[in-house]
Amino acid sequence: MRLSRYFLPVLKETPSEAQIVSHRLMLRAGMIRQQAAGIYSWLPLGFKVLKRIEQIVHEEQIRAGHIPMLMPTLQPADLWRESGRYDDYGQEMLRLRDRHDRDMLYGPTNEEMITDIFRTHVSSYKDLPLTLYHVQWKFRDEIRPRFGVMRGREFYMKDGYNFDLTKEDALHAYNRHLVSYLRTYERMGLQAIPMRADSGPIGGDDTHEFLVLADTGESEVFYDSEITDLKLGDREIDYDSFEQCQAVLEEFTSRYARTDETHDEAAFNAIPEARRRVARGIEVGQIFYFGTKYSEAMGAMVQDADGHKVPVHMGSHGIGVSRLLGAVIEASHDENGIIWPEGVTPFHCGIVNLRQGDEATDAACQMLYDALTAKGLEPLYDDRSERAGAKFATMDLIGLPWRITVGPRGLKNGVVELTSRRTGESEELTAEDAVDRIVAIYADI
Ligand code: P5A
Repeated sequence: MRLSRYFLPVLKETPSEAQIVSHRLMLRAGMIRQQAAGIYSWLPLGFKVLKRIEQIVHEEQIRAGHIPMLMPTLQPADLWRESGRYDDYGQEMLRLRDRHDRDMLYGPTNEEMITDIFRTHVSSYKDLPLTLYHVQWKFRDEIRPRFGVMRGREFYMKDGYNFDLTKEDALHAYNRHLVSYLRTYERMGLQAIPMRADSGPIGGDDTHEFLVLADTGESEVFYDSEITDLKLGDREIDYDSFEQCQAVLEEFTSRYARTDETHDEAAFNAIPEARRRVARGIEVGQIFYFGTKYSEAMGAMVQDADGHKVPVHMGSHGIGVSRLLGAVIEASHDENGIIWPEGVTPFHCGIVNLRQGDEATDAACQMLYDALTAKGLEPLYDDRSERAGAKFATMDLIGLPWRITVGPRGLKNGVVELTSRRTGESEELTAEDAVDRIVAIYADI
């Protein structure tokens, strides 16, 4: 993409309404525009990162054997009357009425609708296990929408639902989700710690939230510092193996880590003092096992091997896709702007032309652009007639992890400059070598 043809409405001023750094930077970098409290348009740069994050979520869900689909945002109230949640959900639910006077709602989550789909089409244990998921907009009329995309009213969520014959199978689905979530967050350059939590209006006893540590997080968390040494890394996991998924769950949940909702002071104090941590975190996901709560209420039954009709065991599992943009920025920025991890960056690298209109410099930039594009990468080429300082400031603000700077002086010596946004370190090398380096960096991401 050429910057001169792109739509990147960066702001010079720091917006005063934004209280936390990720919200400020998303507004300044021209990623989002607020349309009403907690409701945003996703401008091209923000939309690109949202799609990158969504893509990682899809890849890891499919790797775990879960099946993508799409349910609507609007739902009939009658489904929710069956589960009893139409009245329970309270003011957070946005209720509407259509022209035929039918009660509708903008879905805050989809347990009822997926249970309805299941009961319509599945009747035998032979069709289990089954996990269906979608990535779809949700609406919760939050009492205090704030911090930009962190606590929106309209927000983008991946929500998945497992259907299993037995509790044991459903717990395997729970464990499988835990493993796939750890991998998902790590690919985004985040450490998200599973913490025992409260199930709230979703229900059930078994639930973990995934928290990214950040001073601006809305949840208070208590944990054993040893947990921050854990990493899933690129170990091979067989998602069909109960033992392997269970082992990862045990590894990641055996140390004390809880949100304030479930905090147990006595258990916390049993950890050696030097390892006790009280901090804040951003909840980027939550997994639930709630057994037969919805299947019994809504008649989602299957025939087991003995011909008995039994309610299926279920769980639901959510990732805050739009919230993750804020979480990544909170975890990765400096005073000049965002620093995208390679896994989610909107463009793979920037190309800065220091002398727009100079024949040799323009040609070198074009060659870099074409070579990177031919390798399947997306560079953002700043081809505007701006001062170098302004171009660098824009690149720093929007946070592309790598920048190639091309100027007449370097070209005379046959070199361009490759700069890391994270370290600020620069290196001179030939344009061909710069392309090879960028290609190599992204080869295993
Ligand atoms: C699990 C999937 C559920 O709704 N039902 C389907 C279950 N869980 S949850 O914890 O309530 O939400 C899942 C994740 O969505 C994100 N989230 C939000 N993001 C932005 N703004 C909001 N107002 C908001 N509310 C929830 C969180 O990341 C949460 O973990």
